[in-house]
This record gives sequence, structure tokens and C-alpha cells, in this order.
Amino acid sequence: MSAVADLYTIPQEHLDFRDTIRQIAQEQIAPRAAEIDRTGEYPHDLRKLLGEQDIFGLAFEPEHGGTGTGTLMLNMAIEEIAKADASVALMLMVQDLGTLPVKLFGSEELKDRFLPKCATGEWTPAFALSEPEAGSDPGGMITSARKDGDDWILNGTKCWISNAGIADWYAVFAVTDREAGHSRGITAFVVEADRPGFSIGSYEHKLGIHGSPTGSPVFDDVRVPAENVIGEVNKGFKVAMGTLERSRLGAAAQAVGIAQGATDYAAAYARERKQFGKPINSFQGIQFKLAEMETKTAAARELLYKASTKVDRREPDLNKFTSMAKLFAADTAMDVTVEAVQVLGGYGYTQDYPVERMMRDAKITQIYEGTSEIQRLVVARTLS
Ligand code: COS
Repeated sequence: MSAVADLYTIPQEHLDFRDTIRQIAQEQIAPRAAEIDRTGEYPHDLRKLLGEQDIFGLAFEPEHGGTGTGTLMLNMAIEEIAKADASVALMLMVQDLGTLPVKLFGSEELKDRFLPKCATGEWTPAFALSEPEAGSDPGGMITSARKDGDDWILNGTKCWISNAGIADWYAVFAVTDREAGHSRGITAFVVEADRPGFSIGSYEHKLGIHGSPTGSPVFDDVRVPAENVIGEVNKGFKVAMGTLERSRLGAAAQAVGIAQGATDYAAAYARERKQFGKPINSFQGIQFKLAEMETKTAAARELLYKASTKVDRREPDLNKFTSMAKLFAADTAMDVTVEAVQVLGGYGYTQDYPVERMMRDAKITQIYEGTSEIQRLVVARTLS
């Protein structure tokens, strides 16, 4: 590919919509962030707001009621919302993550049945891959599905599932051919939350992202019809991997947003805070920190936008760039938020200021949608 074709430009309409989302996020979401973090209550009203403002539609094509504006625009939106509140950004991320298996691999019937109501926000999806004994290694999952006539019957437990308890339906991965070997005989299913035998066994008490419920869905002889199979039987691992190589950019966008939010807050604080008779941003020790935070965040954003553009251009072999973007953005968010707490000193360590929340929220970006170690593994495999 030529150097010019490798560049990306951001259409003016994207920039305009980003500005609108920035305003909504700063005026209507940011003021709620501390309270959501403190109470751990899911903000249903903000979810409604994202639906009304067509922000959930960003994750969908026009034929399914979406905006059809693509991955770059979606990730710019996630970034803006994460600057204000990472939990609310996760709502938009999971609206994409949970529906990607159906969007990429589902039958037309599944798409028509599930996508339009997710595009408006009326329905909430979830992505159920991880298990207590299968996190970084989902190919070793235990949850199973066996055929019974035309139906499938699922048994097992998933864990660390975002949107647990509030999702209307789950994209669930289960072993359908135990003999096929590691990562092979797995199938993806849609499981509606109101099916008999489905329940949430427990919820996690987490370090951050308090506004988003995380839990362990349990499948106890849950019966689903053959129409609920996503893609081909026994090809579910490719559904999971094809989903994650795109959805990881949502986590990267969330990380960039958290990092920018922390940098902006620390820079503004350093302009006002005086010690030794001067604003602390006149000291080189603080200046260098802020410069480093801004630089790393900008570099993470470039990787994110480049990888997002590759998805929009339907380029093959997305893995390398999406994993590099996710890895660099997540590590940046962690580094930058730790430094933001340091810039605020004693105040930064208290809940009266938002940077400690940002630091706690940043940590998950190095863990979910594939740990930073898994991203290094994926990138390294492209070099061997
Ligand atoms: N798209 C389509 N197919 C893919 C793929 C992709 N991006 N990546 C791998 N595959 C296919 C491979 O081609 C292989 O196919 P065959 O069986 O036909 O040969 C199959 O999937 C197995 O691939 P591989 O041997 O590479 O699988 P591994 O078990 O070694 O796993 C990693 C690879 C580690 C990358 C994978 O397990 C992973 O992503 N782990 C992290 C999981 C994760 O992100 N969890 C978070 C859950 S969501 S919060």
C-alpha cells in the first residue's frame, strides 16, 4: 500500500458530530460521574440519553436503524464519553461488542430480530465468552451446548460479563464438539435473558467502572432454537476472534478518553494550584509530567484512529493494528492517570477530585477485551 493511501482523514461530519457528543458528555454526563462511581447505580437515564441522541446508532448500519458512520466515528464518540465517564462509555462499547457477532456472522433473520432494537438502545446486548477457568484462553471453555431435536441446550457459567443482569440478550459461546480439540468445536448462540434456566449467579465488586454491572451468567439447561446459532456450528471461536479484533478498539478509545480527561484535569489544576508562591505548572517537574501525558495520549489516539480507519476500509489482517492500538492506549491510560494523581498530590488521592476515579477506571483497559499481555502476544505472532 502506498504511503498516501495509508493516511487517514477525518470527515467534517465526524468532527461536527464529535463536537455535539463532546458537549453532551461534558454538560450531561460529566456532572454525574462522581455520584455514579460512589453509588454504583446503573444510570438508566444516561442510557436513555444515548439512545435519544442517536449515539447507540453509531454502532450500526442504516439497514438496521444505525447511522452507518463506521468504526472511526464510533470510537471518537467512545473517547469523548470516556473523558467524562468511563462507565457510560462502556454502555456504547458493549452495544457494539455484544452485537458484533450477529453483525459479522449472523443470519439475516438474527440481524433483523436483534439489531434495530439495539441501534435505538431499546435493547441491551452482552458478550459472554470468559469463564472462571477460561479468561485469556477462551479456547479452553467448559460451557457446553448439546443438540436436542432442532434445539440446543446450554449448560455452564460465564464470568466477568459486562451488562450482566441488564442485558436483554447475550452472545454466548459454548462447546458443541468436545472431541474437536482446543478452540475448535465451539459455537456462538444468542440467548435471550428471559429463557428458563438463565440467571445471574453473582455480581463482582470492582476496583472501578462502578456504573456498569459485571457478573456471572449461569445457564442451567437453557433451551434455544437452531435459529439462535450465530454463524456456523463449531466455528464459534472465529466469531469470538473476529469480534474481538474489532471491539478491542472500543477499549482503546475508552483508554484514550480516560487519559485525555486526566491530562486535561491535571493541566487545569496545575494552572491554578500555587506552591512556593507560584502556580505549580511553572515548575519543570510538573511541566515535564504534563508534556509526557499529552504526548503519550496523542500517540495512542493516532494508533486508534489509524486502526479504526483500517476497519472502515475493510482491510484484511486487522489484528496487528487493533492489538497495538489497544495495548498502547491501555498502558497509556494507566501511566497517565497515575501521573494525574501525582500532579494533584494529596488532593488527587481523595474522592473530592476525579483523577483517582480515572486511575481506577483505567486499570480495566489493561485487562478486558484481552489483557495487555495477550495484545503483545497477538502483535508478536504477526512478526514471527
Ligand atoms: N479472526 C478469525 N479467526 C481467528 C482469529 C481472528 N482474528 N484469530 C485466530 N483465529 C482462528 C485461527 O485461524 C485458528 O483457526 P483454525 O482452528 O482453523 O486453525 C483458531 O482461531 C485458533 O487460533 P489460535 O490457535 O491462534 O488460538 P489460541 O487459542 O492460541 O488463542 C489468542 C489465540 C490468545 C489470541 C486468543 O485466545 C485470545 O484472543 N485470547 C484473549 C481472549 C480475550 O480477549 N478475552 C477477553 C474476553 S472479552 S472481555
